[in-house]
Amino acid sequence: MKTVYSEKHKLHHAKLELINGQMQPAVEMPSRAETVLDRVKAVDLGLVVEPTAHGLDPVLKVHDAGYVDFLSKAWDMWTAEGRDYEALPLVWAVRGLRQIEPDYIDGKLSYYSFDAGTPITSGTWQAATAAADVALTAADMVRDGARSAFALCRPPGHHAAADFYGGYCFLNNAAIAAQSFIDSGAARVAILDVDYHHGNGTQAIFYDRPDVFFASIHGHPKQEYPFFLGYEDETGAGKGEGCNANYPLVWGSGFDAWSAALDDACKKIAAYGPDMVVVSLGVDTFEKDPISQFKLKSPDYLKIGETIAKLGKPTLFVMEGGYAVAEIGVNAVNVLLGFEGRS
Ligand code: Q9C
Ligand code: ZN
Repeated sequence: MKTVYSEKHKLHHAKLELINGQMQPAVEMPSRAETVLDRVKAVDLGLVVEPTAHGLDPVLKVHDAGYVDFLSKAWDMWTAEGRDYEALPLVWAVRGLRQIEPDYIDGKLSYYSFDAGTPITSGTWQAATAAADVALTAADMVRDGARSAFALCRPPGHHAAADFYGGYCFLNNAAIAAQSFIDSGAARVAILDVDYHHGNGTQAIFYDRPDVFFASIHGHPKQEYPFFLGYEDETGAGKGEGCNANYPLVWGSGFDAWSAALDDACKKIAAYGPDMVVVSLGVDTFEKDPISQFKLKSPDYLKIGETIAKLGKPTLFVMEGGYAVAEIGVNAVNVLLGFEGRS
């Protein structure tokens, strides 16, 4: 399969992130994508191509205009106040507070985010829009008849909702790609989110819609980030009732529990009968991931790819998380090799 990749991801490079109560070296770093690219080339997965520019229209089908405008200006507004380091919010409009967009940049960062772990840097907007173009270009390949394509996106996307960022995510690449399938004539799209963290942004974007099915296997919200979404009883709303499936698993879960959840998710997706499948491909389920608590091993990722292939649908893989940089290439590409029957 072909891989779509843009060097522009390197423009988003936070030195530090707020993690475990301290500013520490950021785990969401450029070498993640470079390691995956190296592995794509080492196994000869297929051609690596640059994205084509798709403009903001497909982004605005998923994200609110005010939010997109804010993201495009946030770094300039932040540095205009005399600051030349990462921008972070510090306060949120929780229970009882008003949802009114402030004028001052610090208030805007708060209004448009849900955590303080997602730094905005000088090149964040350029990198995030390039990642959306990567996803859209790979989606075009699948729409035009490819059996599969790999969008090597960075920064990741699945925590970003219509109008807020967080979890290292700014634009929801997988959601933008899924929406582009719908807008070019697909009746139904399924998104399978295998990242360790719940894809709260993707779920929220499609929660009341019957044309996009969302399934996610992730750390249990009682224990794990993003904490406030991802329970099993979230099954969709209104016309989207029955089109959302969550598989929260407790810390320490290994491939037995995880693959049972995958089998059930695939059964539901097969019954839904999508025209295409979008896989939010995070490999932070790995046993040695520095911020996660599942126990998957490198060969397990081959099996994940094999199982997804059995759905028999045109499939778009969109890179999400995975922070064990030394093994992220082997693990992510193992899913793609398993999918292609090259196990
Ligand atoms: N104690 C993705 O994988 N917080 N985002 C980690 C660890 C944020 C992960 C805290 C994790 C976000 C795309
Ligand atoms: Zn993750």
